[in-house]
Amino acid sequence: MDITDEQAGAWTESFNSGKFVRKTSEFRDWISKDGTFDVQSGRYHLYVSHACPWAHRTLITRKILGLENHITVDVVDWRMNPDGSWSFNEEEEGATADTVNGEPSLEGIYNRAFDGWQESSKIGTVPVLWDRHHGTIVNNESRDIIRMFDTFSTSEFGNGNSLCPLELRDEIDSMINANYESVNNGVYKSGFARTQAAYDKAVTALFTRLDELENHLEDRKWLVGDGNGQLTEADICLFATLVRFDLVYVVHFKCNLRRIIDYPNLNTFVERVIDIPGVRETCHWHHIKAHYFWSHQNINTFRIIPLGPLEGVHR
Ligand SMILES: N[C@@H](CCC(=O)N[C@@H](CS)C(=O)NCC(=O)O)C(=O)O
Repeated sequence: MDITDEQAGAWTESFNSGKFVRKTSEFRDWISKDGTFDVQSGRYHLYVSHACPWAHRTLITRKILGLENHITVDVVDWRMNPDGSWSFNEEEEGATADTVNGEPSLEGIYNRAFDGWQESSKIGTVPVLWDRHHGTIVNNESRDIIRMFDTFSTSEFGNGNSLCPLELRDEIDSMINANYESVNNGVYKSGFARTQAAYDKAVTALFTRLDELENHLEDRKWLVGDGNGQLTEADICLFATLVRFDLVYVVHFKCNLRRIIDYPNLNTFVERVIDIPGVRETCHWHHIKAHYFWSHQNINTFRIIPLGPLEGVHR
């Protein structure tokens, strides 16, 4: 069974030459003080999937910055539809209804925000940051969303902490960029490759970068900053991928040169992040595992969900 172009279209602009190419985000508006999208409590709403590493970044950041009373959240079902779209299902543990717009699926949200959405071949991704005031999507790019959350926290909302202090911004951006294609997107490029060459290239780049990160973390706790470093967005972005690695990517996406548990420093890093108060409760192991193995029938025909692994942070 092969993925149809209709199925592939949601995730990619093309699978040309056997390579997975992630589509670009459609909404890149910005929340700023006194802008069209002003910094206000109770105005913005997150639509997420607990399975998705990109959405997970936004949930962790919301938690660490103390934004739970200021930014509301709804969660889609872990089952992705065959066309790559997401539905709400309040019957499912850990998922919710769409409490803001009452839509049965995320497509309804994109439809409200984007003229001609239905006629386009696009399928909406998570995370989505929705503006109740203008009734539209502000942004659907995780990196932008977490950076905007910093503005909430350093304004009068949240706990005042910052995951992106100005003096570290360039270093944070370089680190996030360096990990994006190789690691965060690299696991998908490995798993969705349609040629041996594309797979080999993706897996080699992925593990080359993991080896570098293992060395980088030899004498420091966090990816960026002087001395031991300090917790920043860069750590959150890497963590959301690493915490899924042994549970899903090693088997499902064939990222099996090593496991994270085989890398002492990366493994300690994952444990360090998950032990930050509030982070563990953002990790929904069932949504993560069941989503990938069940939803991508093109690479797991019979939707069998593996029982393991026994070891790891996902206990
Ligand atoms: N660049 C986006 C990527 C988001 C993304 O691709 N999300 C995936 C879930 S892991 C999704 O919603 N895929 C469904 C689809 O594209 O059909 C971000 O970082 O926010």
